[in-house]
Amino acid sequence: MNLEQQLNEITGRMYGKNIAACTDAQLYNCILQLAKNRMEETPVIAGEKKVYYISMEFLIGKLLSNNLINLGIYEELNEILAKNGKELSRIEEEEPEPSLGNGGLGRLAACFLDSIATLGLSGDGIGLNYHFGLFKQVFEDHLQRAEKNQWIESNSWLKKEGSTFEVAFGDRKVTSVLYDIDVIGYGNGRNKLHLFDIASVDESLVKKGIDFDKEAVEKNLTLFLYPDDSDKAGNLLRIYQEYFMVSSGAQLIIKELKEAGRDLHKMNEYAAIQINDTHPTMVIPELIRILTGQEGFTMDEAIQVVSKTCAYTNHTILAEALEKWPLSYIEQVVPQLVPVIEELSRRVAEKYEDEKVQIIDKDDKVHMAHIDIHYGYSVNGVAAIHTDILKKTELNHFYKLYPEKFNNKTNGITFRRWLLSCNRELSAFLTQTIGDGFKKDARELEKLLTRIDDEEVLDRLAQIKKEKKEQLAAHILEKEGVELDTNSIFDIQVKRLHEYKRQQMNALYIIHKYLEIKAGKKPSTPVTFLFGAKAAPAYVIAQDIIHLILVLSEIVNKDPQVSPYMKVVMVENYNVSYAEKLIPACDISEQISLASKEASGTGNMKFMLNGAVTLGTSDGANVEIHELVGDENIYIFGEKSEAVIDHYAKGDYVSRDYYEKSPVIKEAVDFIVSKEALAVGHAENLERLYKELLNKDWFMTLLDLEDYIRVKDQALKDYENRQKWKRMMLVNIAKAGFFSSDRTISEYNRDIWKLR
Ligand code: 26Q
Repeated sequence: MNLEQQLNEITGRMYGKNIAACTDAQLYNCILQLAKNRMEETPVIAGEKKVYYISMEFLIGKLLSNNLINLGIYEELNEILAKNGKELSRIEEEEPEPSLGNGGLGRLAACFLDSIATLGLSGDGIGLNYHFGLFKQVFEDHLQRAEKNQWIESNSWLKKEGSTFEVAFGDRKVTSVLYDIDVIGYGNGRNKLHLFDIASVDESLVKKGIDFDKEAVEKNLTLFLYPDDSDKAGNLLRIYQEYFMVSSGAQLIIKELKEAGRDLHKMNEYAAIQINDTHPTMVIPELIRILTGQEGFTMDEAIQVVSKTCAYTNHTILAEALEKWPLSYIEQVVPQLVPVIEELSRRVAEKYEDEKVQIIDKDDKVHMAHIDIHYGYSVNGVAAIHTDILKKTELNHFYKLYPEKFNNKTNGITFRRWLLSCNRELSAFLTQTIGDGFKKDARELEKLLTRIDDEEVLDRLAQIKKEKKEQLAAHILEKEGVELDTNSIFDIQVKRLHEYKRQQMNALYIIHKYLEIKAGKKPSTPVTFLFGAKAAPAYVIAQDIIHLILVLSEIVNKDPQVSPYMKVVMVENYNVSYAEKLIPACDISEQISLASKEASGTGNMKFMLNGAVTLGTSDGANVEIHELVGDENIYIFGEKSEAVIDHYAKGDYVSRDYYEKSPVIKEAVDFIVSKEALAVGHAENLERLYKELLNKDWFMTLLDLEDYIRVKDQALKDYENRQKWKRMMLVNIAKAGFFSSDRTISEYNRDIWKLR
């Protein structure tokens, strides 16, 4: 049977119709079935040794288009559907988006699974099957409200695997049920994403918004991703979730090793466990507990083999994001782990006096990262500058003890999703211009550099950008009800909302620009400022920043004097699907975190690959982008990380000084509580944000504001030199190959996992 016959067979069986007679929703279900069948037929990747990537988040996004691409049937299916009067891109819209991650860390895990399979390596993901995932964001009265996101339908990518495990907590026992999502490599075999669910889960616990009974753990454990961690009940639930995942995962790993007839004493020869940030750290004591309690290991033996199996990735230097749990919380949730953690801590204390490297500190807090570093064989950061900072400052005490454990693995992104799937136009043009070798070997994109003087190539790149802007504008008109000028410059900042990422600095620039236009200084090319960001519900200042941006968008877009020259849009419920539409349409990529704070960033790579030019600080992977494209093809501004770290050490940054000495800064900051702003927004939110900026500004917004204004103005001006800009686009695309997650994963394998 050919592909068309197969699909017709499925539509006939499922709906009693042929392709042409089906609705888009019906076709989605049928193509899902077709893809699942094809995946089932793809052999599972075999290997002596397997990596388990264990993570509380896998931000996989919609899977249809990617799976069709990786199966190699996207084009053919596209044509079959077109012949039947259907559009694959519309059918893709029918798929609900699983939001099983917050942002970068979760999306990275998803890209890694794609690359592991594509490289033909044996490697599975282990995570949780959150029923509602991350909340869905709605805007009301210029404020964010959180709603649940129902993504699981009767027909989905999830397959009930059937295995169950018992997980014991201090106060109850629960059963975990395993679901699998097949992960298909690009022209290669199949691995699995294992998602554990709780057998007794009860969706009806969720009443309004995202509120639910936090005590009913056996019913709520897998309902949401990271519920509120601002109160004790929230923190305990987080520990319940983490232990549930690692205990189920550890049992699965041991089961697989036993089924393959492996000697558990040599576990490290057959398995590597990559711990994605500290969230799954309890897998270390849990494995030790199982090996000593059930498999007859001595404590020494268990510690030895587990330490040779587990490796840790650090994603942050922000103190507030490093997990430190009170021992009493762990005692309450999983008392059986306490003796193991105490033993691990005792051994460290016996060897090292330094208070900074202890596992259990003086206040009886358990430093999760310290468990990983002492009892894992590898510690990696996620970009060169980040790993340097870990070695030199944040984890320097550990680096001195274990220099051989530390290594860098600069993040990457899968080009299947972030180029082939989201920008088919660019992908087709690249294929036509440099051949399709770049699809397997991303560094081949550099071939494009030989065409830097080719007018036709440059014009086509600009033309594709325009097409993507038009597609985005149509989508935004439909979803947000705002009309965009596709001749304007699209300046985009999309990422989680956090003060260190400094969306507030971008907002201050917008105020500055607005005031300039009001004063008669009109830009020769109009600009569209686009934002997308969710804020943690308990993060008050982040909510206030969203409020400010929404207020600004109302003021600017409704002002007939200003709106022909600039528009501001914050898209609702920014997620992976929205990213896939925004990123290809971007001219200027905003990567403006306070230097030293953004471990890597991965959005920066996605934008570059799609021909946007970065406006950024010397932070995270921006530093490596800068090195690759050179000074002429990027806009870098702001204080360097050393200077920032020095400010923190000395405590000498006073935001009010910057406010008082610069009339430009003062004017922009004052606007937040101006009559105009207060007429649209809420005094409570705006005043709180204003005071925060003046009296605290922990992430030093005002430190870099003037330099930001200067360099951003320069970028907007340079855009008008079309020739120059098109060349910048070309260089950025050509140099993006380094950021393929295939490169990242082959480095993980070469240095850490050593699968073959
Ligand atoms: C911790 C404790 C309790 C509740 C929640 C958390 C928690 C949840 C999510 C802590 C951190 C996260 C997410 C972190 C994250 O996304 N980090 C990003 O990782 C990317 C991939 O390496 C980097 O590119 C980004 O720079 C980094 O911010």
